[in-house]
Amino acid sequence: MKTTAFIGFSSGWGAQVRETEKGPLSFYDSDVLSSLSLPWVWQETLLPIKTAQEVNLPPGDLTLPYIEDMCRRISSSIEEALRHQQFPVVIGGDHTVAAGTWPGVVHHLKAKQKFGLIWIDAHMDAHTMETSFSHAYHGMPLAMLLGFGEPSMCNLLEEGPVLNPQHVCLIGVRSYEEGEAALLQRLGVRIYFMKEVEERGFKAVFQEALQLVKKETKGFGLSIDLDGFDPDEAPGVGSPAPHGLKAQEVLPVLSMVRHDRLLKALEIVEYNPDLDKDEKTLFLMKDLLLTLLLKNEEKS
Ligand SMILES: [Mn+2]
Repeated sequence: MKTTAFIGFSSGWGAQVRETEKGPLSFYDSDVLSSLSLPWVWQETLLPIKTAQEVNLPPGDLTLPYIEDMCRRISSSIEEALRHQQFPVVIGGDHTVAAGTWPGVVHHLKAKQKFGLIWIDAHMDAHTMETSFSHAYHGMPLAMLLGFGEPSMCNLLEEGPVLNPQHVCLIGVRSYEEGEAALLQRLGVRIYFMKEVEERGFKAVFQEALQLVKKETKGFGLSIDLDGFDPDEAPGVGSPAPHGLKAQEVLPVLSMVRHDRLLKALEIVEYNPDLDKDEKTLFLMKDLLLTLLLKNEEKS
């Protein structure tokens, strides 16, 4: 029996547009949680020392202290949930949270480089400061998890890379830059570009991805950037990119992992309520949760 432990990550410090910092509170204030027929707790909402509404900083080095502090705190929060036998669900906030979520999970499971991650995203988020044009850290968390980038972030809880590239894959990618693509390709990370998803269907791709993240690992996680979906369905995101995943195709397939004990944590990130239209993005988050979380009557 697992209770879902929601953790809000109210930071947009990793992005150029910071309004995703409003995501968790907006989600919390909505009707979504009360509509879930499952045991849940709202563990906490993490807030940066200063929000982007309080202080104005350009993307890059000056934002690092805020991001590092937030990532440390989310990793502790994740470990606390796991210690209590709960299933952690992170609501973001920008995608830099991943650089704290997964070190927390991996540390708790003692699964360094033996943990799988499916990264659903329009982007690769695999830049380093050297290859990034924007210097925004939310374009870098996947590289950090693989051991490339700011040393303090790459070695947040333990020395050395958190993930092994052979256990990581991306789905839905369609907007990226050369430097990050070169890094991932050099490391041999499997990338299911949007074109391949369209050709083979989301089901075939996801089934293959599941095999990949479960092979020789102690579990796997799902990091869902809402911008992986088509902006028609998820307009309320930090960095929309056209021609994305369709919920109608994705949701039935994701239900495959609802009963999977190897699924250890979930992230749903980059929710920007200011840009949402008719609460479409909020409803997509709700549908994702209804799809992925065990209902009361299904628990055994
Ligand atoms: Mn992302």
